[in-house]
Amino acid sequence: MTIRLLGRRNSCNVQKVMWMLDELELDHDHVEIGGAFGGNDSAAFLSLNPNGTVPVLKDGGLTLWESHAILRYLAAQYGSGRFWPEDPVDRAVVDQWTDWTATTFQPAWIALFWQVVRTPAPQHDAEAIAAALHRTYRSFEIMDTRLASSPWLAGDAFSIADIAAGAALYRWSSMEIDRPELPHVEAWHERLSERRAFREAVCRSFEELRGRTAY
Ligand SMILES: N[C@@H](CCC(=O)N[C@@H](CS)C(=O)NCC(=O)O)C(=O)O
Repeated sequence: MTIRLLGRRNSCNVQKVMWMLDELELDHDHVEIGGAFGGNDSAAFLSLNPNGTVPVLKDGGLTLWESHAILRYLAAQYGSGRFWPEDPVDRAVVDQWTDWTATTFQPAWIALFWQVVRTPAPQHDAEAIAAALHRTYRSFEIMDTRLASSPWLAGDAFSIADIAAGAALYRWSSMEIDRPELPHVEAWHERLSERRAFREAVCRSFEELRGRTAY
């Protein structure tokens, strides 16, 4: 049974799953849904994900939404201990950083992305941009401090925590903003850039999203 990923390739949450599927070298179908493609408000799609959001993963009898739940599932089912360790202590640290991205880092950087890229330029609000940048920078400082003492967010091994947070890096580094120096984040970005799966999934133009607030 083929794995099927539903979701537009220019969604950062879909990109996390694309990246993971590629790391695991898993054969799969990919169906573009959401954004300019639409289809995510259809009854058929809502029966898969009542939130009407992407990504959704189908694998055999399983239908799964929430990008980080999908990362955990793929690692558990196909990773043989890679990317989401079986040891409870190591796993807890991966989960800590993955959940921190969901609750703290991603809301901050997505708010910045909306202010700078999704909001049409004539409606840009300098104060809102500065506030979003400040909040995002605070998260990057936390990562920079962490990455000063370990190559990957959860320690010595690359994990789903790096995928969850690393999905932001292309947009962060190419948005039209003043970026503070973050030497350890930059070194981590370079390490991630050595991974083909990161380059293929994440380093993609987001021009189609510029000035679009409809989705
Ligand atoms: N917490 C969810 C968020 C899902 C989400 O908000 N997806 C956005 C794209 S990043 C979406 O479906 N937007 C509507 C659309 O693309 O039409 C996850 O991590 O999967």
